[in-house]
Amino acid sequence: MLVVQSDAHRSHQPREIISRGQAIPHWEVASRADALLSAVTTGGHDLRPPVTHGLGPIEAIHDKGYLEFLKTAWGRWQELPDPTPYVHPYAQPNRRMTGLPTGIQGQAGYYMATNSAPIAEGTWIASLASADIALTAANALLSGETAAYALCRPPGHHAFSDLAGGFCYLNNIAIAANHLTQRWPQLAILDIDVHHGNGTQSIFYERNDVLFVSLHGDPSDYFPFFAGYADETGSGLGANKNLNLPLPKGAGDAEFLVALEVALKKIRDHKPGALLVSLGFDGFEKDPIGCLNITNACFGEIARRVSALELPTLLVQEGGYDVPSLESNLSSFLDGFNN
Ligand code: SP5
Ligand code: ZN
Repeated sequence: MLVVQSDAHRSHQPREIISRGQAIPHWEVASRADALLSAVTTGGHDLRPPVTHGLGPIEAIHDKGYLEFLKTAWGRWQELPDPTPYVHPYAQPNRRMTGLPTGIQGQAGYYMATNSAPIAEGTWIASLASADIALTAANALLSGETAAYALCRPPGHHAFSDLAGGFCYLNNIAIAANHLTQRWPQLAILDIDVHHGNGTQSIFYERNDVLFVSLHGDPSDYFPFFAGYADETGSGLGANKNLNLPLPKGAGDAEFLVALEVALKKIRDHKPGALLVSLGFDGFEKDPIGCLNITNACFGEIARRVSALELPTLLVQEGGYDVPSLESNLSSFLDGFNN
């Protein structure tokens, strides 16, 4: 399979996130990409660097003010008295206050949905490279490849048009999907990361060209908490073009594969010209922040069933935090996809 990857992600390495009021070591670490790359190398896949696409395809998805914030936030934060190494939100807008402030402290709250997407000095550069990886892999499909894997870091599916959150800054899969609509007017996104792809859902919620289907842990007591429920089905033109399949905490392979069949039927009925997969390995049984019990073998089975759709397919890396198992889980998926 064609794989796009780069080292630019190394400039994004915030050390901590704030979880329940406490700084804890970040889960989304650079060694994740090294482990994933090992699977690509041992599998003998065809590696390619990303091509720079500029801001055009990114501005087609993200708000201009938000992009300006991402680009300048770290430098502005350093001008505060006693600056800290990473931009973290402090006060955030809510149901009763929604104004857009001009200062960096207020803007950090305005443009960051969670306490788990800190901005480091190199976050902007790394995020641009991650989007370029997805776009370059998408272009491979346009040139006739049947499948491509975008080894994106940082991940993207929790990023909204104007919000960072949940380790994500730019929504790589949404940027790539929108880019591919030039060629395929009907597309589908299948999100199998253990967390609901709230950013991606929001971006396409009122569109009827891009179907969004997500399998994830039930958000009633799990991140991202405020979206991912079964009654979110799309609105306006996008009515019935969004499908959420929340799974109970602790669900294993059998339950996941039953839900996957429902997802695949919805995708076939949409008749997409191509498929994009938000590929997370955090549903793995040993994942430190997961809530499901998916086994290594099941990732291969998921891949076999997805590839049986026989659609041009773009795989976009999202989460997965049990670093020692990432190589074998990606190998299982890529092997399953090619068989
Ligand atoms: C792309 C992706 O997978 N993002 C995941 C975002 C999850 N953010 C929640 C982090 C909270 C961590 N606290 C967990 C403590 C477990 N012992
Ligand atoms: Zn996740």
